[in-house]
Amino acid sequence: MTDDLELDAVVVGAGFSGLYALHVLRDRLGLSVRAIDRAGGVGGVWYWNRYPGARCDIESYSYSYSFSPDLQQEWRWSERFAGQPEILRYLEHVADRFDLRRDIVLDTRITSATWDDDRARWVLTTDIGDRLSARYLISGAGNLSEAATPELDGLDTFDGPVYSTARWPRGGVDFTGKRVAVIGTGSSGIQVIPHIAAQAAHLTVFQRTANYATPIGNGTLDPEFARLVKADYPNLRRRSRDNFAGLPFDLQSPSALAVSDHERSRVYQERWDQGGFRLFLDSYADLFFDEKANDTAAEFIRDRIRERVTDPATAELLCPTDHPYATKRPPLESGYYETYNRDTVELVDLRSSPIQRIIPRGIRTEGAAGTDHALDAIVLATGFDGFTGPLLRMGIRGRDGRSLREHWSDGPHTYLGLMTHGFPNLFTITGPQSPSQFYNHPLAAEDHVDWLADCISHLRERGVDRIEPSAEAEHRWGEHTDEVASGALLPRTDSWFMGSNVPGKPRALLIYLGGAPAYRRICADVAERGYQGFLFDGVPAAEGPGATV
Ligand code: N01
Repeated sequence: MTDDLELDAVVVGAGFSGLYALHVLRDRLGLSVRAIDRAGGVGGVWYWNRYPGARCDIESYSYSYSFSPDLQQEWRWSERFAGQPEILRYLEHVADRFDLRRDIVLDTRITSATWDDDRARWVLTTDIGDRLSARYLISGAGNLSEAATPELDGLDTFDGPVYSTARWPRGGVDFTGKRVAVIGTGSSGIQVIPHIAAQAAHLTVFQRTANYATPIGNGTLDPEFARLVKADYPNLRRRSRDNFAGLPFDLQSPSALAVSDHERSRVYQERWDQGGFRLFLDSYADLFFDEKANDTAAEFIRDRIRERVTDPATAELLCPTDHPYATKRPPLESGYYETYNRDTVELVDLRSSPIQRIIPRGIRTEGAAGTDHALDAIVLATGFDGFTGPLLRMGIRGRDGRSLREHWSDGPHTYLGLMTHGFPNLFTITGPQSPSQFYNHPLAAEDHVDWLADCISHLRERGVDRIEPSAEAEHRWGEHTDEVASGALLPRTDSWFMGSNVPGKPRALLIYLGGAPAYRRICADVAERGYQGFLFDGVPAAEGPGATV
């Protein structure tokens, strides 16, 4: 990059969101664009999270771009749920196929982004000393790009290597003959644990909260199934976009409490056997709102855990009892529970034996079973500073020099999860207060990019230089987001959806729980009404109350 490069748009990130944004803005709108990513390659989350066992938890034919019929027909997934290497190959293929690489700058981090209101441009600096400006700043920085490093006393005194699942070494890690610890039993921990257990001399899993993991049901993709999918892709994508979470499911019944015990068990067992998110998203709608209904699924899962883990005391520790099912994102597993039947695997319950500190030779726990666990390596599977973390680390300052960190000091404030008052021309793809993690990511990213591209075209046709939501529209979106979530069980549980996994982070709902179809309708309505709720060059864009919700 050259000094003071002037562009129409800068896209942050070269994952699913960033690649598509670059393609649309450059090739559909004809803008001058650069995508900037701190990684050494494209792929976003799939570039970094290359730990053994990493794979998508939405079926590959669904967890993929829909924008190009040719791409859909050409690409062949080898497994039902592709592993990280295959998804990364897919994204590399997309970068090549659409000739995106020439406008992607890698190994470069944005260190500051400052709005210059006089010129109506974002001025950006990078960690390699570049300075550039752009009319539009498009964040495709993702929700899972800032690893959350736990505050563990003495971590820097440990004699062996410390790995993070979110920043796995490119060459892999050989744990043969090693005594290894994994801290964390979320989706990442549950995927990596069986793989490390199969290789290491001894594995100690440090669990703070037991999770409701259900079988992924992975396998080779049946060619006949793949052929049927490809023949029906338009319909499948339409059904997906009409579904709450962007998946082609349609068997959900309203209430788990309205059917007999026998029928409910049959449905749960069928979904369990089918794998994927069927049990979570395609059984009963009231699992998310009614504790009694939720209990039926939770107990079904606990019973399956008890069947699979030989030692009853270990099985009980692995049974979640302190939060309802699916109020943390439910992990999908392959052989996770059987891992604890190995003689070489030990489970440490951090509720009764918290970590006191990391010592040079391992981990010291306290409490009833307090002891020193001798270790050669530690793996942190401790999650992410999700949603807001990547945006707040970019040094974003909007109108009048106000920092995004200050504006969001008590949690994110956005309109539609897409834009923020006081931060003109900053678009956040799958940003906080949008359905994001509750909407099949490639489709969610495409929807946002298509919306913002239409919006930018609209602005350019009318000679408008600045767009931002009104303070009122932003306020009302926050109220609407809370109202939609008020009946749901999810906000009661501490999780990264609530920001409560990061010490000091304000506890606030970070996702929109109204579902993809309702959300898509709202975004379309806003645009159809002339971008109601937005200010164009400081003036309300459309007549009306200032917001649609
Ligand atoms: O992170 P998490 P993740 N001491 O936050 C524990 C996506 N994803 O990386 O629950 C001890 O879910 C923490 O304990 P607790 C997916 O959207 C998808 O696993 O806070 N333990 C928890 O057990 C997912 O939701 C796939 O009590 C500590 C774990 O670490 C999201 O990424 C695969 C601790 C963190 O779990 C995040 O998943 C992987 C501490 N100080 C990820 N701090 C797919 O399958 C945290 N923990 C596509």
